[in-house]
Amino acid sequence: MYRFKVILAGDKNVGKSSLISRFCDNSFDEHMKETIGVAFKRKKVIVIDRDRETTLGLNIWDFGGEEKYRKLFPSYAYGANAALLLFDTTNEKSLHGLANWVKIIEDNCTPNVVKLLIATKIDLKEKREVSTKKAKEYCNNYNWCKEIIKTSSKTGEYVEDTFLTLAKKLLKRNLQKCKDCGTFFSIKLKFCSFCGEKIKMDVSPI
Ligand SMILES: Nc1nc2c(ncn2[C@@H]2O[C@H](COP(=O)(O)OP(=O)(O)OP(=O)(O)O)[C@@H](O)[C@H]2O)c(=O)[nH]1
Ligand SMILES: [Mg+2]
Repeated sequence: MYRFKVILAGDKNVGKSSLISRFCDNSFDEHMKETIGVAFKRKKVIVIDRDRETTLGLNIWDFGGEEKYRKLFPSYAYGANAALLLFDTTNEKSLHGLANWVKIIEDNCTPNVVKLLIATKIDLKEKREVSTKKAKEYCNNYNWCKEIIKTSSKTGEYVEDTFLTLAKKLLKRNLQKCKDCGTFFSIKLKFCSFCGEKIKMDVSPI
């Protein structure tokens, strides 16, 4: 199993802990308590590629969005393989808050970090303040951001898809597939760590 460190960033109340709770425990709490400092969860994701299963272990760090915890973020974010950046579709301020989170991540994570942008609370249609158009315009400032995944932790919509997309991106960025046996192994190696096949220069993408 390949293990990856994933961090969640975004302003207070955007729904970070709720997303993790839906994904890890399939539960939702209307009165979710604020995260004090940091919280941690683990979950496995299985990616299936042409009948072959690859298991990824995600170590997920969830941060309290309250300003006073922000100083903790750099040390815990260190070495992260992926960052989920969340904004709340019912709170436009949280969209503008992303600039600050992007900077903290870029200052503290490796350039290789996978970043995914997540819009939360799409079930609250009557309270929506951020249209897809507005979010896309804002996110055009960031050249890594080609898509925004719209989720609801209340209904569960696109929560699984978020983590499957993340897992596929982690695979693509960190592992290569052996042309001989089909196993994924570290992109840093020159020989398949399973069957020993020497890699050719054209590494096959998943
Ligand atoms: N309707 C609805 N409410 C949600 C959704 N996600 C989160 N909430 C609610 O929004 C509030 C804040 O959610 P949290 O998950 O605690 O937010 P957070 O980003 O972890 O907040 P901090 O820990 O303070 O940074 C809670 O009352 C949740 O029940 C959603 O998809 N739909
Ligand atoms: Mg929280």
